[in-house]
Amino acid sequence: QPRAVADTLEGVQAVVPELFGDGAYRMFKEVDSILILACGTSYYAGCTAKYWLEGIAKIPTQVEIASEYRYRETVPSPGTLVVTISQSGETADTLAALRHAQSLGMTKTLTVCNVATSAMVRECKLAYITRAGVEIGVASTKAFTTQLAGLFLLTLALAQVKGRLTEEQEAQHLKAMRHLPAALSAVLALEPQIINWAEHFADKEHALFLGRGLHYPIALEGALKLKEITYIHAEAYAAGELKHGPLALVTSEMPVVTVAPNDTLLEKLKSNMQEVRARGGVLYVLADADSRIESEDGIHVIRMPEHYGPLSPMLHVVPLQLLAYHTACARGTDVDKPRNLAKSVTV
Ligand code: F1P
Repeated sequence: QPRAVADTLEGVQAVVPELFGDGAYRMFKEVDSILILACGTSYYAGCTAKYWLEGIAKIPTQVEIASEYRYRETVPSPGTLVVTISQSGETADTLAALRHAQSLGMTKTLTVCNVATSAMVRECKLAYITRAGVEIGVASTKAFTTQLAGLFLLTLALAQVKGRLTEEQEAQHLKAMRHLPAALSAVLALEPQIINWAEHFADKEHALFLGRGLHYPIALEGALKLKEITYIHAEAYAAGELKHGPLALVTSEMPVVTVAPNDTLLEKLKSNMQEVRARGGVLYVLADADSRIESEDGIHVIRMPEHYGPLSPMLHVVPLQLLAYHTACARGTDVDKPRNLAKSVTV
């Protein structure tokens, strides 16, 4: 992970629209909204980016599951930047969704993609090529973090063109990006604690993942990783939704993984955690050093090495990937080739 992100950001000296190709400045100037199209893990990268694009660049952003969007009648807008996200660049649904958007008259297109020679890169006007390297496993891991790196850069470039960032803010964000490989290495050092969690998960049949705000898509991705490679039935919810249904599932046999960074939503999240504890659910909490959540009976806490502001999702996803990996190892399932799944879904 640290190397993939470092490679993806190699050569980025400053935030400039041209990182995305010739003509990017002119196109970004005209953009008034964003439509993100993707599948699977790449879709969750898009869901995360929505928070950045709306919170930092202040551009209304819609994220669509490509397999649905491709068949939908929508109202096109000439100011929309269509952003596809794909590890392979060959996913049939994402390509079809892109072509659908183009056929509706949306001509501003950009892809965040790991394969420079792919159909996706050929068919989009602009591109950011991630450098995740070869992913051996079917389940996307490095691709996800490198997509997030590319999408954060896109957010900064759009914010810059729209005049929504001061030079100081831009410099701070860039500094945080440059520090990411070191921050990811520090997260990887949590592995022994995650192996300990994985032992608790190995004999479970169900798991719940909770997050709020920027970390809700990370909860979704954590649940996807667990189901893809361990075959444990896992669901993720925005924690405030618990009381609207999923609380009925909570028992002492239901591990509840909670992504709990010390952000403005933490107090709300803590009351959601109490709702789980009151029903006997066992919490596995990824907290920051200063989240003031202690391990106790029924609450297992792993502390992240540092609080990472808007880039925090890039760090929080790694322990969840490791949890799925070590749970799969403990259950004896094939982490690289999960049953029924293909690396690239081209039909
Ligand atoms: C999308 C995706 C992956 C997933 C699996 C099937 O692929 O859903 O996220 O891990 O391999 O395909 P892509 O468009 O990102 O290549």
